[in-house]
Amino acid sequence: MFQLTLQSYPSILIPTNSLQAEISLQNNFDQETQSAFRCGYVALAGPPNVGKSTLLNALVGEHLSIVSSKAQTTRERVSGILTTEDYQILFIDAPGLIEPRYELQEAMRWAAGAALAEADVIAFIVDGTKPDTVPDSESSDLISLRSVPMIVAINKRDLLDAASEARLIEAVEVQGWNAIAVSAKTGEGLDGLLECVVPLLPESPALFPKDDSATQSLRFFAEEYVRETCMEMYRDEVPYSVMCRVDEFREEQEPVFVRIVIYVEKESQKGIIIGRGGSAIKKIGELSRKKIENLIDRQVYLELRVKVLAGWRRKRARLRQLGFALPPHPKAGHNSNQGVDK
Ligand SMILES: Nc1nc2c(ncn2[C@@H]2O[C@H](COP(=O)(O)OP(=O)(O)OP(=O)(O)O)[C@@H](O)[C@H]2O)c(=O)[nH]1
Ligand SMILES: [Mg+2]
Repeated sequence: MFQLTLQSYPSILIPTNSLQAEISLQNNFDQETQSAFRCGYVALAGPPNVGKSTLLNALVGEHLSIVSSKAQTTRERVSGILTTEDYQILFIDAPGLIEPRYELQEAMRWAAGAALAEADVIAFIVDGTKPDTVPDSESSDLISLRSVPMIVAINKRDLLDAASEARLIEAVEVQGWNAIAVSAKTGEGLDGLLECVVPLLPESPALFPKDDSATQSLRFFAEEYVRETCMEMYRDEVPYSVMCRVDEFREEQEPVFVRIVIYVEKESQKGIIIGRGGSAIKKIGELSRKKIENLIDRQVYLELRVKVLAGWRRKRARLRQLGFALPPHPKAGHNSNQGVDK
């Protein structure tokens, strides 16, 4: 349940729904078991659409990171915290590792690289149904990170037969990494993944209060839920052209008032989002409002507006205006006028 006022705290605190325990923030040594408390950052890295966000949500037990069947759903990093008596893990879900073709993808790649650079442990996630997502030791994303311990999690185990699973585990292990098969969808293998990751974390006291499961603001989640609904409802270019930002948020009133602007790139997309007689935007509003209400356990009045921010995905100034961090020196060479739909 959601418990803080947005004005007084920069981040929300959602109590974790499992494995809670008292932790001394000063003392990271358990006298009885003689084992030290461990705490650190685990980056959930990997190609797009392999299930990184689904895995973050399953590990933390909250719908923090939006999920869709389309690749490149996650655009900004999302953190989730898991605290037990013995450890605290800050999982970082980042955009998929892609070769950027235009400015938004530069920002996404930058966010993915930053998550890797901060990690104490990398959990590299692959899609078990797509053997080409298994990394090799020459993968350019990983070469500079050889000093960071890495586990490869073969996700979507629920879709694999035993022989394919064994083949994939072997393909990873010959590269010198430990592999574990998991299903973010059913929860199979997640305890095993944690057992592999925890010993690799540094000994450290907890960095966050034990009841926190998120570090981002409620505004961020509200924006993302509206975008997730658009990702679910639309096909082709439209979902990729959508960006959502909170315009007004008043939580001191009942119901909580939230106004979100849905930015699109073209007038034609604005028409699609609104729909005939406003039918589409009404549906987006209803579905998104329920998700926000579930998170904060309060009634919400959600107002949506649609605005055109022409070609925002390919314009650095527009991306900055929307709050994206961009690398200082964009890679020369990608043609930002090329028609790409994701
Ligand atoms: N069957 C099955 N489907 C899964 C599993 N994990 C994720 N999926 C599905 O895979 C698709 C992609 O999941 P996401 O969690 O959005 O993947 P992602 O790696 O975060 O994707 P990007 O943010 O686009 O990089 C969704 O349709 C999920 O429901 C799993 O363990 N089993
Ligand atoms: Mg994702």
